Amino acid sequence: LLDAVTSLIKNYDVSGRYLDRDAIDSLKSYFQSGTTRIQVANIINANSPELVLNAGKQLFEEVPELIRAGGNAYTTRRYSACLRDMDYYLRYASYALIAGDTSVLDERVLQGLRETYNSLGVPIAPTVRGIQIMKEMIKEMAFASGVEDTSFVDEPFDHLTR
Ligand code: CYC
Repeated sequence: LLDAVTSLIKNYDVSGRYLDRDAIDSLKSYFQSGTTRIQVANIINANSPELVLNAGKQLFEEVPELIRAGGNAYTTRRYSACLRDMDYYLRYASYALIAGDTSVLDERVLQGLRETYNSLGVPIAPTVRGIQIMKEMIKEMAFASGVEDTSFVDEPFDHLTR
């Protein structure tokens, strides 16, 4: 589990270098975006149940066969498993957003996930879509609360979907 600062230091330490211009620039941009990252994480924390529920609703409207007989999210057990997964993605994305680093996603979420999904027949494309819907909703909320440049919100969500 790394953050933007420790991962940068780790890289420079490996080759025994002092922090150079590039390092300072990237640290600057991380610290300058700090309060905004916290602001967006706060928006996520305060709205997580609605975000998950509404993103799920939109996903099932876009891909209704998921919740029809034979669909992977059919039955209440699998429907809830799907929303629970969306909640995992959202919570870990909020950590990565604060850290300015995606390693927490690799370590805690993505490791072995493809194999698990494949063995349970969980379709990847709609999962990716669900994550994108949450990202779009959060960016809209952030913009509405005064965050002008919401582009940094993409990083953890795009990392998950990649
Ligand atoms: C199942 N999702 C699972 C399972 C795991 C995860 C391990 C199998 C075990 C279980 O059912 O609980 C995912 N577990 C995680 C993740 C973490 C973890 C990410 C890291 C914190 O510990 N089905 C759909 C939708 C999609 C979906 C597209 C929601 C977006 O059609 C999700 N995941 C889904 C479903 C199941 C599942 C329906 C149950 C599948 C089954 O048991 O048949």
